[in-house]
Amino acid sequence: MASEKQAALATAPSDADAPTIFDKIINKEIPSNVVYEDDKVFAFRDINPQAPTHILIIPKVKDGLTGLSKAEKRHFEILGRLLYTAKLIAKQEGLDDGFRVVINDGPKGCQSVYHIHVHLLGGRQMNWPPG
Ligand code: IU
Repeated sequence: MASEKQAALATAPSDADAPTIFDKIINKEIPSNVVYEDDKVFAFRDINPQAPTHILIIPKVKDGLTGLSKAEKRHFEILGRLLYTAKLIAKQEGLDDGFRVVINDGPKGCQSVYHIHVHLLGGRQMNWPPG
């Protein structure tokens, strides 16, 4: 499998509401390991985990939010919900000693899927600076 960096560089950024593989995951056309779901937010385990706990938290409706760089004022609420949900899931997963949240944006940010997503990583000691 290509590395995340290769995948990110091979993926053209999309400004459109074009569906991505995450729509199929939300609609359960593609199976995933779901850890949280409500009317606005969906969270599932990353297929290629970079830590013992690696969960993606995404809005069910993209509404133009392909990435953080496309955020508009109308996205204030969903952006807050994504982060608050990360905190809830961290608790649910027992990440009491700490965790990391990451939003990759654009090719240089290593983004490969253009439907905004918060990575929740935990279960091991993180390093700084990130790669
Ligand atoms: P990125 O921030 O856009 O690079 O993150 C995309 C993530 O989506 C990455 O960690 C992939 O492993 C993950 N993923 C997935 O969990 N299931 C999939 O079917 C696909 C990607 I495609």
